[in-house]
Amino acid sequence: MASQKELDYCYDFVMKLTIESAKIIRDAIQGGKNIETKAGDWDLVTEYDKKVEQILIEGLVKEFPTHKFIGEETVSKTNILPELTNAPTWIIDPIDGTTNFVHAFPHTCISIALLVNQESEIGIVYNPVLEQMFTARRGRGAYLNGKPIKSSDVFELRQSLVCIEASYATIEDIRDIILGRFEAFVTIAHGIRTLGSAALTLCYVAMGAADVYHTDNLMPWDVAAGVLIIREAGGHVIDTSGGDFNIMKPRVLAMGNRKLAPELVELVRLADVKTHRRRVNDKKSSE
Ligand code: 2AM
Ligand code: CA
Ligand code: CA
Ligand code: CA
Repeated sequence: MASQKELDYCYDFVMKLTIESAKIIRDAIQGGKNIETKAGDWDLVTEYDKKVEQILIEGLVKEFPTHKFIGEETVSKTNILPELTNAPTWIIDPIDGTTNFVHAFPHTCISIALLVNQESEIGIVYNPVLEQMFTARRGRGAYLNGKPIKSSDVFELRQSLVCIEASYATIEDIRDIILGRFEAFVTIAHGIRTLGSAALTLCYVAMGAADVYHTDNLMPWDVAAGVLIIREAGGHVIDTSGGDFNIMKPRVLAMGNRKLAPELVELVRLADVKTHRRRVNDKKSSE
């Protein structure tokens, strides 16, 4: 599999299925929800996350019975992340931005990617509340509601609007690192935004509405579609260390313009050194 004709078919099929399933999110966002927690108080899931994933996977399995699936809520049942193989694999986040969805903050979406030979071929990120449909096919550009999008050409951090995520800051070790990096970005960039949906924020970098997105601690379904959309829009995504981005262990430094990469990698590195020193000193002074 993977002729352009087959991929065209997959794309048309998944677009329809996504739009249909997203009605559930649009209809439910303002109402009451059954909220459960997973890894901690900040890690929320609702009956809608499970329902949307079930509908998406059932629909895709029926049409593509030989394909594989990696979906957030299915993985959550066993906590075992399947290995990515060369087989056509759909990576699915039924609701990205669950915390936003719970609070009726309209920044929430379905994110779906199709990978073949471990490469993203199709990326779809759809926010049914704001009716934003971001799409990309490998080698064919990125689009918002059918119109081509292009990432920004800002090449200096001091000219940038930076998005970062803060969702794990309740875990002490991670909190110090996040706050250290936050401080570093705050003191240089035009501004900081934390939007609560990794998939949509990647798309905002793709469309040039933000220049940088940084967060560690994500999962494949948070990024699989968004990363293709950024790359097809002319942007650049690397691992936070500066190395190659690994979709199965995503630590994200995403930027509209690749010239920002060295400055970003160095900023994060220096922020972490500072955080580490601070922690050592705090420990000493409390002894
Ligand atoms: P989610 O809404 O699908 O859980 C901000 O919270 C971003 O980080 C969202 O894209 C969110 O995806 C993602 N994220 C990944 N793992 C998370 C977790 N354990 N708790 C909260 N957000 C998480
Ligand atoms: Ca989640
Ligand atoms: Ca997610
Ligand atoms: Ca999710």
